[in-house]
Amino acid sequence: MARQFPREELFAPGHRGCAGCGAAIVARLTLKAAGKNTIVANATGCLEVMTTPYPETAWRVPWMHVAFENAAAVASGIEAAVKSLKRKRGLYEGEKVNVIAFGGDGGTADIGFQALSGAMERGHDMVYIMYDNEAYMNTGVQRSGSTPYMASTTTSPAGSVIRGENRPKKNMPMIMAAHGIPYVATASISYPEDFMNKVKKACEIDGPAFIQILQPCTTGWGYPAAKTVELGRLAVKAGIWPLYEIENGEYRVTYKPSKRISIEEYLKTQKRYRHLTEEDIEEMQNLINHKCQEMGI
Ligand SMILES: Cc1ncc(C[n+]2csc(CCOP(=O)(O)OP(=O)(O)O)c2C)c(N)n1
Ligand code: SF4
Repeated sequence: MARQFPREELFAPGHRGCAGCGAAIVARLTLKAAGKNTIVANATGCLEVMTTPYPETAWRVPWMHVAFENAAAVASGIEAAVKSLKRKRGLYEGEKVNVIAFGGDGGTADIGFQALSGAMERGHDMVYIMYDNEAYMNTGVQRSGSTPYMASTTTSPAGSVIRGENRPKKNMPMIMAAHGIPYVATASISYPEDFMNKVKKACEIDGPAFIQILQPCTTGWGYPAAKTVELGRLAVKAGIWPLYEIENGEYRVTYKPSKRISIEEYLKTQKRYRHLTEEDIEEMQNLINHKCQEMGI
């Protein structure tokens, strides 16, 4: 990995995320893989708030804060502007400029979905990275369309009425694949080489690319800060977060755990699942087994 990717840090360490925040790891690895010739559009959310408390910034590439709902629309505009400057003014001659949009799961699967679908369907040459911490963290852990089944959030609170979130997690990679775009992938902060290879490929491909990366959140998931990377790994090993890519319609698993661990080993590490009974865990395990069989994991 050290040989393949530059040592240069384009994402500065002095941000204001919670200790152990996985979103910082997403940004750091993305920029390492994409390199300096990158322009970022960042939807409102934790990543934006923690990296740019005025007048400071953690970004060492051009970066634009955009509204909660329009990261993909702004990235489309940036891509069109770069094309136009190339054609009309001869700027960026012979250069590949990466246009990368970052949105949280709320900003992507919910409020930014329309802008994202439009950008993908129009075929803009951009990479959209959905950093998925599975709730609206910046505003106090409200559920999103990407919150997993049975997770407790402030708007899907586990108690005597409901057992946490009562709907399955929205399957964003497959929805994006249905747009017929050239590249879709899932990733994890705990498998950095796999993620960076995917970012590199997504940048090199001509046309829209979408990567959804699972990002453990100490505050919203309820676990000690030092466990972020371990949790990301447990999610992959338990099969709740499979790593794959879909390149020009071809599906390929990029990491297959040699032996899957039980879902309980993952769930028991987090407060958002502490209400689960043995029956709940069994139900969850059956769902995961079925999904893994479908996905070839
Ligand atoms: C139109 C609009 N509605 C609501 C908000 C308030 N708001 C800011 S960030 C945020 C949650 C962001 O959640 P997500 O996209 O999942 O990112 P995270 O904070 O988890 O990183 C909300 C609701 C807003 N900024 N704009
Ligand atoms: S709430 Fe979660 S996503 Fe937001 S800064 Fe803290 S750890 Fe990161």
